[in-house]
Amino acid sequence: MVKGIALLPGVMLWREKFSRDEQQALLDDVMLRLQSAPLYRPRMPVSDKEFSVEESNFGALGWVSDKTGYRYQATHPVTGQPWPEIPPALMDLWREIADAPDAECCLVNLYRGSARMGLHQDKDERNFSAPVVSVSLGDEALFRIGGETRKGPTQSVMLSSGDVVMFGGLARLAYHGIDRVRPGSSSLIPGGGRINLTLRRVTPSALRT
Ligand code: MD3
Ligand code: FE
Repeated sequence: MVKGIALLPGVMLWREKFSRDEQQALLDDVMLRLQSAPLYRPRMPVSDKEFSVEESNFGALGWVSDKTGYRYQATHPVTGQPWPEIPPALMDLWREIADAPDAECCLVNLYRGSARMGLHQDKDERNFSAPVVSVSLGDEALFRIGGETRKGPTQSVMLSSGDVVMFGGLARLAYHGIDRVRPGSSSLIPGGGRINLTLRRVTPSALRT
């Protein structure tokens, strides 16, 4: 088995885990699935402000945000339809590197222009023993990760198309975000931008409750 490098305790990085041809095939699969689950701009709880990223999901459960809060749900908030299945190439990746029951959610984030994601924790899952696996496609992005509190030191790493990062153990509840994307740094995505695909186990075990 190919091992990544340990960036920090609990953080494993595989540079260009997906070759250019594999990135293209994965992007084509993602774009096809987005036709039935279109990208939309979620809104923040309370403030009701729009995210700068556009989102959609694949899998049994999708992460959504609106004025009433963050949650996982089985249907697309705009179409009301169940989310498309997780692309097989991503399920294969999860089974190769994540020592956990199958992923239930693939969150799709599209960054265009000045879109970014502020420092936050991922705490809406009911299973923190499973890792989170992230795949980057398209333009390079400056990713930042800190500790389990908002203050304190952070480290930054540039993520490029085809890179895979897995966050588990001590890093699972770390604050993290995307400071900026470098427009024009990749030709993969028509019209430019960056797509991040985040795989998560949401429920505690194979017995979904
Ligand atoms: C570290 N997305 O959707 S992926 C998110 O690139 C999110 O779109 C970013 O943060 C993106 O929630 C970063 C990397 C990532 C994802 C989940 C994590 C890092 C994480 C959970 C815990 C610790
Ligand atoms: Fe996150």
